[in-house]
Amino acid sequence: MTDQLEQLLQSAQTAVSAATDSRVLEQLRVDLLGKKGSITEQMKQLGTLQGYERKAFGERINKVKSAVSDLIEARAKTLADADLQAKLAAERIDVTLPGRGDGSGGLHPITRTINRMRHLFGELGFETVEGPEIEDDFHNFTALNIPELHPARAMQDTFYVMDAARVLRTHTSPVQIRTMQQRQPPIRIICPGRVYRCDSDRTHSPMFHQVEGLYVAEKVTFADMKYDLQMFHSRFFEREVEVRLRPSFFPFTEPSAEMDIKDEKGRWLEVGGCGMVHPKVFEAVGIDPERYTGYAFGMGVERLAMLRYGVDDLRLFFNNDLRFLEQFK
Ligand code: 2NM
Repeated sequence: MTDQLEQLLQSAQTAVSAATDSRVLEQLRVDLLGKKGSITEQMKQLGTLQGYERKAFGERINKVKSAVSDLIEARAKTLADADLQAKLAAERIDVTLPGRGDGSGGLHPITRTINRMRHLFGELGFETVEGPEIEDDFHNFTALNIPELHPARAMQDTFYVMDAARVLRTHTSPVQIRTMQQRQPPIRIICPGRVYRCDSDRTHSPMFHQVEGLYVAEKVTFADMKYDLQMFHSRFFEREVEVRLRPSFFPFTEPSAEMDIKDEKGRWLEVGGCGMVHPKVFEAVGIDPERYTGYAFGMGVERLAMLRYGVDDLRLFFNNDLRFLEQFK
């Protein structure tokens, strides 16, 4: 019986040191020490022995058992160490490699232009206000669907309103309407943001950016409007800029005007529209039209960005070609 144990120990030693992965080792542990393992089977024989034999065999088998268990544990540790070393070698980091550079990003030229407008209008006393891009039809159309202002426009808007109760905004004036509903004058705000049109070709993008401005207070005049627009453009282009206002029509203003600026070659370029806020608009938002007057304007951000950066194709702003964008870092 002792010989059998001796053999068992020897074959266990051989098998354990031959085990090269932890799954094989675990199977060995089960085969040797598990419920039906060969050593456990031997222990069951204890019951058939008596007296001295029983004691001697008991001591012997316990020694074998703990020897085998130590062997397995030691082997498990060796295998785990080897695994760790292999992992460390595979994931080794070469700290002497040169860096990849900081890879810093930059702001999109449209974002930069809007930030510049916020800053410059801020210096003229305007606060920036932003609102939802998806508007309810009340703020997009109905609130200012005042037939006296423009019957044709009222008709046209009705079609949109019938189509959808919520619409992507086509201008940022809904934000100005919301602001006028919430506050009393003096109000001096600009509203930058994305606007949407069903229009897409070489010079029209279905999404573009607009900044609308609004100044409501006592005794605000058309002359204030022209002066402020002239100040803004002069600061924006860092030169004395001439502004020309041509009679025009916009739904919420009377009188209304197209806004042109003179470029360095003496040509007039259209940059937006403006006008004195119609008293009916003030009535609709709860501002006393007897006491207050105001001007409003709207300009296209892409247009200003193109002029400032000398970009000749609108689409460059939307293609996200890094060769273009990286020039603005
Ligand atoms: C323009 C041109 C003229 C305008 C009017 C208003 C409001 F809400 F106060 F009535 N906001 N913006 C306006 C007026 C916008 O964009 C070319």
